[in-house]
Amino acid sequence: MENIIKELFDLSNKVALITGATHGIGMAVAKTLGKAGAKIVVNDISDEKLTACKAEYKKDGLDVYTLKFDVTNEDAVDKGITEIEQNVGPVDILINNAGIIKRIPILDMPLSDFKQVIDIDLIAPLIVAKRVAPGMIKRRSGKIINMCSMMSVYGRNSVSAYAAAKGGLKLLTANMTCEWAKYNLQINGIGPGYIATSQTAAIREGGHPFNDLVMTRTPAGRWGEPEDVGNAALFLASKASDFVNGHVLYVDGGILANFGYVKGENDID
Ligand code: NAP
Ligand code: GCO
Repeated sequence: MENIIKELFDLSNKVALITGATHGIGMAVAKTLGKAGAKIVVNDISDEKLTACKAEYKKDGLDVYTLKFDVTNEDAVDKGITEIEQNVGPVDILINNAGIIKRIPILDMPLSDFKQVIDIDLIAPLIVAKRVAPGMIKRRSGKIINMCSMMSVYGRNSVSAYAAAKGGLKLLTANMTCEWAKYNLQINGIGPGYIATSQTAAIREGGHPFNDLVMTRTPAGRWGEPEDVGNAALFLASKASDFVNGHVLYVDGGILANFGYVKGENDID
């Protein structure tokens, strides 16, 4: 038993860069890959959060390399990746996780807000992947995981920019696959459902009615935990997924499989 697990999921000697990983899903993904042996590089845009997160990673026995750069800034990304290559090693696993959301109805959303979401959630994964992929192609090996969303396939009132970005990211993932899979890169997405992080606190806490919607629309009957996403990332970052490509793995407790149900319908005691 142990041999096949180690053979398939051991990330020793791999360098994994996770963007936006000082908390939330990014941290959970980074911790999971770190526990599988990867050397972890944590990116964020906040010096304070980068400093604070080290202690959090240390609680799990992980000494992470932290690096501040704005994922939307090509020069900053180029300098950041160069620093990683010089100080840690070439990036073997890229997790494009950094992202924002703005919940504003289309008619009320300033174009600048729409563009900011597109820049961070869609253009930035392209910027970082374009900087990292050439080295992976040269080495004929690499894993890229783009953090998509249920909103890669669903719209929802008030999240137009986010859904447009995440829908685009799903097909950008497909196009990266079309162009780079032949060089033994595996490029996939993860589509989390509703996960309990700071990004969803506003619609989950304080008796917000959206919480009820999530609880009834999610067959598993719970919010996801960041670790649920980390577990899926380990699969897509490992040898176990070497023939999985251009795929978005939804980690959503069954939401996308479910049109909906009447509360209590056919429940078993
Ligand atoms: P989060 O708590 O808001 O974390 C997002 C991270 O991205 C933060 O660390 C943030 O840094 C960082 N970031 C934002 N802009 C950046 C920039 N320009 N450069 C570098 N880092 C930047 O969100 P989350 O819930 O963990 O979500 C992580 C990813 O999963 C996002 O892509 C999100 O769209 C996606 N997702 C989340 C859910 C969910 O239900 N939570 C579901 C589906 C998909 P600061 O904190 O310093 O600003
Ligand atoms: C929202 C939520 C969602 C989740 C996630 C769902 O306002 O609907 O924030 O967008 O973050 O993307 O998959």
